Amino acid sequence: MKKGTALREARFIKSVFELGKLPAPLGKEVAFWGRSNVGKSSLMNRLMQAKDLVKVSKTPGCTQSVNFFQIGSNLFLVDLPGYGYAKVPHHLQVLWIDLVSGYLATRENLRHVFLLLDSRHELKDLDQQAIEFLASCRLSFSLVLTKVDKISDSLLAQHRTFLQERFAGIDVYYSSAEKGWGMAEIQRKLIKEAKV
Ligand SMILES: Nc1nc2c(ncn2[C@@H]2O[C@H](COP(=O)(O)OP(=O)(O)OP(=O)(O)O)[C@@H](O)[C@H]2O)c(=O)[nH]1
Ligand SMILES: [Mg+2]
Repeated sequence: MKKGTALREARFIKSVFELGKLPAPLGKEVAFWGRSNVGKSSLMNRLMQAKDLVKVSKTPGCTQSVNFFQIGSNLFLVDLPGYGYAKVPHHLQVLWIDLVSGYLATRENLRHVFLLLDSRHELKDLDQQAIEFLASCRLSFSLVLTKVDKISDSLLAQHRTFLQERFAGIDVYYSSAEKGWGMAEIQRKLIKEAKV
């Protein structure tokens, strides 16, 4: 794929609510995961240069299924339900955890996961657990500090250093889906990891 045109012309393929209904692997997949409301769907829209392809909402718990988007002939971006939103009924949280952890642990064509962290907050226990889970699955993953338009450059630098020291060897990116900041680096990483 040519630089700059790589992630255009994305199209929605499918939403899956049950592990047993995942589509057969058709190409390489790159997934986006993180706390509810952290900005997964917004970041994906930005990366795919599609304004409203992925549903975004102010209300946490918006994404309730595993959603597949195809780019070109063999790359799929996968939007996952978030974790950690207390107001989501318990039975739904359990369902989503099963769905997401099952997907992450078993998907053989999953090449990389971007784990998103809200740059306005400290690392939470659930984020730490999510990172440990990705590591235990031996998945290739990196971290993205989101919504950096809401914080100062010095706080961003502080958070990046903290994460780089804590998770040595894991790349740490930043993004503002609002302003479009950080997209080129994330796109480069995505293309490199998916080898498209
Ligand atoms: N200021 C700012 N707001 C953002 C940014 N990214 C997302 N938001 C806002 O944060 C809210 C949640 O965004 P989503 O993209 O739906 O978050 P999500 O992680 O997909 O949420 P769930 O699907 O509920 O897990 C929306 O109101 C977005 O407009 C950003 O970079 N900057
Ligand atoms: Mg979402």
